[in-house]
Amino acid sequence: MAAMSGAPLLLANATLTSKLQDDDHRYAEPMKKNRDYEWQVVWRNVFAFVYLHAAALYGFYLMFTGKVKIWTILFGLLFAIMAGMGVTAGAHRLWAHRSYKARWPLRLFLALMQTMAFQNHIYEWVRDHRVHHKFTETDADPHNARRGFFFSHIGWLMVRKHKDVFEKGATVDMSDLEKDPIVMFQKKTYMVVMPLLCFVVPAWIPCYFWGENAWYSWYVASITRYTVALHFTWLVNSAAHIWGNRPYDKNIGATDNKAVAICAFGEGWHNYHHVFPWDYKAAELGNYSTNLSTALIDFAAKHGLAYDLKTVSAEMIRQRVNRTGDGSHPWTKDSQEE
Ligand code: ST9
Ligand code: ZN
Ligand code: ZN
Repeated sequence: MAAMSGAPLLLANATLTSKLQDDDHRYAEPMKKNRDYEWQVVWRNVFAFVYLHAAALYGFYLMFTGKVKIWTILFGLLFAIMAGMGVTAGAHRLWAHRSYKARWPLRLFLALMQTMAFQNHIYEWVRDHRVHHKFTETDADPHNARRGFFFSHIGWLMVRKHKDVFEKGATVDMSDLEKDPIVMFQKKTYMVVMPLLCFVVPAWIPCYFWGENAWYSWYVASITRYTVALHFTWLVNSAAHIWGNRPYDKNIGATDNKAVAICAFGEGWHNYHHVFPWDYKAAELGNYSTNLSTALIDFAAKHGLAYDLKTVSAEMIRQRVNRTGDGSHPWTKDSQEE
């Protein structure tokens, strides 16, 4: 009897086990995916960003209470613009995309300004950016915008990278940068020169030249200036992959976002840039007020320091707008009216 009553129990157990296995199987894929997205938090970076943001808020408080000299604030602004240009005209348009060529004095100047920005050395910045363009909005994209605003904005700098970033990223050719002695020298000396140029020098200049209080100088010219510039940069990866028009290709995540373009010196025309990444303007129009980086490259070209500026013909843009645009480009409306 016991044996007889055991059989259905065993059967029931077997059915339950197989059901669980089925369930396991059914959920295996999403569970695997979830494991892929597990955040292996890098606490050193989390603490650094918490300090930066708390200190930047304190820097704003100092500015708004009028304790800081106006020259220190203006200097912080100028320093941020220069450092930003090192990223946009240098790391981005010159080294990542080769959208123009630059003689060595300009390359040296851009490398110095890019070091002032502390957004990693040029080689690492370019490698992540080329991987972003090649594998946009996939697991191999270091700041994959499909993982949400927070991840693409700042979160990606606080966790270990997805394994696809290493595996697929290894297919990106970096040999051109390996041949550039300025880039390789910057890479070798970065951990010494970067803290000096990004933090020590901007804190020291206001104290030495117009007698600013060292405490105020550190918080305003170094920390607040750096933190705000980081956010303006990160908006290109987050906001300009979420909000805005897609005049050139409605099938991709990148958007044209004027506010981001102003904050990031012309890098917010991101739908255009993903479609035509070789254009030195990173935008259809070279309007300087929303594209300060183009002004710098044009100025350098006028003085023979930049050359071979690549751009895109109006005809090629028109064809692309008509074929894949979302209809927000003025030309689309023109052609509909015709
Ligand atoms: C920052 C960068 O903020 C911002 C970039 C923004 C880009 C925007 C673009 C838009 C245009 C420009 C707009 C500018 C506007 C300017 C306006 C200014 C007003 N491919 O990374 P590791 C391999 S930085 C191939 O340590 P973990 C490689 O072998 C902020 N391979 O991975 C590497 O070894 P090595 C300050 C790759 O351990 C190894 O993996 N900086 C790739 O997962 C390990 O790499 C920070 O906060 C790849 N893409 O760590 C530092 N990547 O390098 C943050 C890696 O020796 N970073 N490999 O060859 C970290 O601490 C770490 O990278 C981590 C990941 C924790 C995030
Ligand atoms: Zn780019
Ligand atoms: Zn992008």
